[in-house]
Amino acid sequence: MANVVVVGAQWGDEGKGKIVDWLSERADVIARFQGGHNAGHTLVIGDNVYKLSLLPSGILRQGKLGVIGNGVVLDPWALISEIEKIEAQGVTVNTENLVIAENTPLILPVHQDLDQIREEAAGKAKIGTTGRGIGPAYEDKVGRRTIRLADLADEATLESRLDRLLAHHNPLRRGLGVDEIDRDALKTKLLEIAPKVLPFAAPVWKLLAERRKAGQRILFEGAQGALLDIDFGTYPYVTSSNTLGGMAATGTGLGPNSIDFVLGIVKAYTTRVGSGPFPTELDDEIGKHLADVGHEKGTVTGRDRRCGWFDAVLVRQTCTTSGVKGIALTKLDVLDGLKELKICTGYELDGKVLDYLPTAADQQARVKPVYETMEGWSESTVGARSWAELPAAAIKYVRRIEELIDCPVALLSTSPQRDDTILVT
Ligand code: 2SA
Ligand code: MG
Repeated sequence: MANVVVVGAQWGDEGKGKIVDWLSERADVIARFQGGHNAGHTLVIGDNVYKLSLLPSGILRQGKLGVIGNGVVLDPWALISEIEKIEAQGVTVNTENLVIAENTPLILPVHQDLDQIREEAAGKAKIGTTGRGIGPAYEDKVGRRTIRLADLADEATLESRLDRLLAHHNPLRRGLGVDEIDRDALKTKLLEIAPKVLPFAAPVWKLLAERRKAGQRILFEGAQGALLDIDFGTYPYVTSSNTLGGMAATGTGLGPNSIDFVLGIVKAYTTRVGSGPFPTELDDEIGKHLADVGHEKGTVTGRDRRCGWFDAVLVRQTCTTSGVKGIALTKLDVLDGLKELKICTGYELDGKVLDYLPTAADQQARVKPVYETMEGWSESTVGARSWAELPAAAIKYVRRIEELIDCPVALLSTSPQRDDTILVT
C-alpha cells in the first residue's frame, strides 16, 4: 500500500500511536496534518515508553522523515521541550528527520491564556479542552491574524503580524479583565525561539510531492478522533480542527489523489475525555473495570477517560465520513474476563430507532442506545499474535463488529507492544 492515512474513528485515544509506529516501518515519510500538542500518542518499544504530542510518531525510527504539516497548530516552545525530552531518551531529532511546513500557524501564550480563561468561565458548560490553546490558535488562523512559522524569519513581517494579532487580542483581554499583551516582550520571546524552530521550516507541499514522485511512501498520522471533528463531531464538544481522513490532503498540501487507503483506528470499547454526549457511557462497575484495565487516563492532561460499550452506530458513521477502508481494532484484551459484552446497534429517540447519530445537540444528548448482547471470554488475549490464539468468543465479537460497521478489520492489536499485532488477511 502506498500512502496510508491513519485516523481515530472514535473520540481519540484509540491507540493510533502504536499502529502508526507499526506502519511507519513500511513508510518513508510520516506526516502530522492537524491538531497540535493536545494529542497524546504513547509508544511502547521494548522497555521504553515514549509519549509524543506534537512530533510525528515516525521520529522514533531511523531513516524516516517526520513532517508537521500546515494543518497543525504549532507551539514552538512545546516543540522544543518535546524534542529535548525525546533526545534525553536517546532519539535524535534534527533537520534531516524533521521538517515543518512554513505556513503552519503558531500557538502563542495568548492562545493558551484564552483557552483556560474561557474554560474556567464556562463552569459546568466547559468543553473540557486540554488547555493548550488549540481552539484560539485555530480561530486566529481562520480570522487571518495568526503568526505563521515563516513570519519568524523577518522582523518587519513579524511586527506587522503582531500588530494585527494584538489589535484583536488586547481589546478582548481588556474586556475579560486580564492584562494586555506587551507587544515588544512577545516579539522578543518569538525572536528568541525563532532560531531554534526556523531550521525545520520547509515548503512541505513541494517536498512531499517530490518524495511521492520518487516513489516514497507517505504515512499520514491523524490525531484525536472523528467524533472530535469540528464539522462532524459532537459539536461544540469537539476539537477545533478537521480530524477526518480528508484533512490529510489539505493539512499537508497534497491533493486527495495522493491518498491510497484510510485506516481507521478503533478501540474494542468506547472512551472519551472531556465533556459532551456519550450514548454508551457506563457509570458503573464495568465502566470502572474498563478504565482500570485499559489504563484510561489522558496522556497529556492525566484526566480520567470516560468509558462505555462499543458503539457500532458511531463507528459505522465515522468510517463513512473519513473514507475508512479498513480498521485496526485495538485493546481487545481489555475485554478479557467480562461475562458478557454489549454492542450498540442503533439509537432510540422519541419512539423511533435511528441508525446514525443525529446532529442536533439536544438529540445527541437524548439518544438511548439499543444493545445487542454477546458472550464474553475468560481466556487472556494479551499479546496474541495470530488469529488462532484468540478464543472463539473473541473472534465472534470482532466479526460482529466488522459486520455492524460494514468495514473489515485489517489489523488487531493485543497489547501496547509494537509486535503484538495481528495482520488480518
Ligand atoms: P482541545 O484541547 O481544544 O483540542 O480540546 C477539545 C476537545 O478535544 C478533546 N481532545 C482529546 N481527546 C482525546 N485525546 C486527546 N489527546 C490527549 C490524550 C488528551 C489528554 O491522548 O490523552 O491528555 O487529556 C485529545 N486532545 C483533545 C478534548 O478532551 C476536548 O473534548
Ligand atoms: Mg491520545
